Amino acid sequence: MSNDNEKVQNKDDLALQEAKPKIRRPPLYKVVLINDDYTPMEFVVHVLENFFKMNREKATRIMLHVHTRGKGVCGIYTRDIAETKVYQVNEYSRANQHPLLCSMEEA
Ligand code: TYC
Repeated sequence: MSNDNEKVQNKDDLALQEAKPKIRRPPLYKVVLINDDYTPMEFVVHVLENFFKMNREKATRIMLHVHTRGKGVCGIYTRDIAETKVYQVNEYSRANQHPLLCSMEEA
């Protein structure tokens, strides 16, 4: 059939085209902490040190930023890592009876 021939022809044309690989960076996500009135400052600093590997100075600075501005970025990660951080921080906060909220936003 002429239609089939056309397809074969198209296939050949495609095969001759130079490969143009489109490599995209994975989308990144900001992991953010939200302020609340009840979580102790020391607990937030502890979370930033342990889950986000900050030193005491940086953890204190970020905690105070969240406390005064309402929210703040703890780190920027690929989707899977951001989701895991959010889950672990929220579980840990609940396990310690604190309402601290961690969430993620597209970077
Ligand atoms: N606002 C809290 C307090 O005064 C401290 C706090 C900081 C809570 C950052 C949450 O993400 C937070 N104890």
